[in-house]
Amino acid sequence: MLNNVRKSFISGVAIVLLLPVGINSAAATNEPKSALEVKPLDERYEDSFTIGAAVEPYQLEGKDAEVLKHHYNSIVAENVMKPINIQPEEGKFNFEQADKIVKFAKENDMDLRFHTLVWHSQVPEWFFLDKNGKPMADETDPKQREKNKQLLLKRLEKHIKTIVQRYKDDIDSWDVVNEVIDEYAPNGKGLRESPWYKITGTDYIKVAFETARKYAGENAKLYINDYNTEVEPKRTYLYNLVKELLEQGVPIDGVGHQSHIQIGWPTLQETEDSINLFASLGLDNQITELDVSLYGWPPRPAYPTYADIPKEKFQAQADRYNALFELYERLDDKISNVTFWGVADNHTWLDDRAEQYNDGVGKDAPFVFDPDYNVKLAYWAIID
Ligand code: 9MR
Repeated sequence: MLNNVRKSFISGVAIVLLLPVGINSAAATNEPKSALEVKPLDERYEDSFTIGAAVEPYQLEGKDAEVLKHHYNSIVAENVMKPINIQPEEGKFNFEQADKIVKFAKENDMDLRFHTLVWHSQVPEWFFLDKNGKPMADETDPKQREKNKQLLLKRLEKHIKTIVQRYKDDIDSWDVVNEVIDEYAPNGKGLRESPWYKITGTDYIKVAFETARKYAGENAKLYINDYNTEVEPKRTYLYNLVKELLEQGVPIDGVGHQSHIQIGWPTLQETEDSINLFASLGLDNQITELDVSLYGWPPRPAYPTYADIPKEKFQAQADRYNALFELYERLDDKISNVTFWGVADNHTWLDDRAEQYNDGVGKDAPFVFDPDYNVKLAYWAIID
């Protein structure tokens, strides 16, 4: 997996003697320091877990690629492996963009997460239309509903089988289902009432895991992935579902905690309790989409540009990263991967979110590298 030789950074005793001087002076004087000149994150955490980043294919070249190779030993596709990109039309699979990410991971000896086989968002409409083009969820006739359910499960199996057969030797962990919990769901059990659920109940989850296991093999690592997994009542809804599925023999290996979090939310205690809770079921945990937003909810008012963000915000974010990685490291027997949902502050979905709530204006800065790929206080906080 890891190829330390590719890293030119000095390691060993020299680091102990030299780095603190560099760290303190750069951090204290605010001199920009390139991410490429500092100790790799993945090396720092190599005894604990792999360190990943979400990427778009355009980031496999240029500076992003250099930073990826230097700091990360795992990657995941931010968008191109989602159902709408892989099978936009029934039977027409499109692997071109996904293949680029697979190739990059292989060439650079990186782990690869697959995101995601099943989701209610970024899934093409055709999955949920019956043979006459009518939305399956609207069907009232019980016989036709049963036929629709079988058709949808067949489509699901084919989607998963095709992808898994192609990539089974390349993928280290699979997000089999994403965001199936909705704490506000009218059913009162936290089961998201997506078309998947309306048409098949929870059978789509079972079929998804069983199909992934069938074609990926016993050693494949299969995850159920979600956001706000730390927070009640969502955490308990997820726990209850996973426990029930495990009791039914559904092959789930771990929980993916997206971890789209804020400087002050959720608490560290909630984070620790959640990881311990799922570990108590014998499951692995992965932190799959980490970013620490500068904002609360909603993200308002947002700083118009990066230059407007006050130093104290970056310091508070660094303190948060420090506490978080201390926790992850302490729980490292229960966590196998920590993935950031991006490489550096020049590309994050949180900007879209901030803009959406602030009439098109708003910059977020959730990572440990700034928009020019220089290290932030948050980097020093987690490397020390
Ligand atoms: O970062 C992704 C963004 O580019 C897409 O527009 C968005 C579409 O919903 O999905 C984002 O990634 C999401 C991930 O797939 C699942 N968890 C939440 C992520 C952020 O929205």
